[in-house]
Amino acid sequence: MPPAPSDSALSPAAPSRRDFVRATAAAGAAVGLLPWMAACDRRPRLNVYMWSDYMAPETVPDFERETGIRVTVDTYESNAEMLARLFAGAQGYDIILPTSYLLPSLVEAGLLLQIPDGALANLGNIAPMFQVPSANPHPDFAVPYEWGTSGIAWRRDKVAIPPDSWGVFFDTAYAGSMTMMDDAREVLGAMLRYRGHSVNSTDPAELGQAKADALAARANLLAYISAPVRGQIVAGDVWVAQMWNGDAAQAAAESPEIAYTVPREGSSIWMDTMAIPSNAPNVVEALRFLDYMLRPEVAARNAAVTGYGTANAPGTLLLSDPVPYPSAEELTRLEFYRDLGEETQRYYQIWTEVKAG
Ligand code: N2P
Repeated sequence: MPPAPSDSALSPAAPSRRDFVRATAAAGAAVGLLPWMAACDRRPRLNVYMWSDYMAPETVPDFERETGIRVTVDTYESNAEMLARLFAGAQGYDIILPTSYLLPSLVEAGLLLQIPDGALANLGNIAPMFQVPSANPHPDFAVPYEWGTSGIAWRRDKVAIPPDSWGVFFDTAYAGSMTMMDDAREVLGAMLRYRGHSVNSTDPAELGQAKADALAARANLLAYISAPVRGQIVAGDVWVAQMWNGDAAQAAAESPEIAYTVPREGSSIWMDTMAIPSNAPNVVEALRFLDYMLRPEVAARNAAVTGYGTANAPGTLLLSDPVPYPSAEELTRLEFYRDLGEETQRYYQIWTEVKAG
């Protein structure tokens, strides 16, 4: 087929449609009308607010190509960061990815949209074991995405004895080369487990001890930093880091010196979920995206890239190297975080004091 003649070749004298669009755009830019013009773009849209590095790079472009929906992705590094925005009345998000222990609070506050019955044709792909209350307390409002554990990543070339205890963060031999997560529940949860307590403790004495321990560890830390520590441990600037297993696996793929372990005192296991805020402007598009994310091949591709376990049963079967769900023995050391209601404030109060030092 010969190449189609361009507009200007057909009518060299008349300005083409493309020229018109270009000139209008230039004029728009000149008078600051670009945001307004973007709003007039009639293509359906979808705004996703999710954890960083938590999808395969092709996931969004493939969805856009298939559906014509334009997707914007904003990222966060902690549940607290996402919640702060949501409670501040953030408008415009269609999809968020809260860890499942937050669902009771979010639902109670009226911040989530109930997923209409039968709206997700692929929902049956979620393994039933992930629709139990510990993993998903609100299957009517949220869809399980990926699960993981919190543990310790370290560099074999810098740390002689493999750390197997949260106590490594008290070891002055590694002072200045260690990090813990920028996350109240994770840091206090680790310190609680270190003393043999639950990551969901609300006991004032246990929390007081966790605070003292967190402050002692703080003296040896380079920083409180969550997933973005990956680059620093790969570069060798950090030797020991509290990390989530998938981000540690991503780091290990870049540097074979990096290993990951769940400490002997135990730790947390969690499930991140996909949900629709009750003020989402694009609900039809959001449901379409959820159903797309629930396809086995999409779920498998995401899990292969993130290094986490997928809740998608047929998706797991497509993976050559799925993250094995913890054994019964390991599960005795792992706890799902629970929503602590009002008591959460106590954690945030302690956390503010720990960070202030
Ligand atoms: C971020 C993945 C973190 C998931 N890369 C923690 N719930």
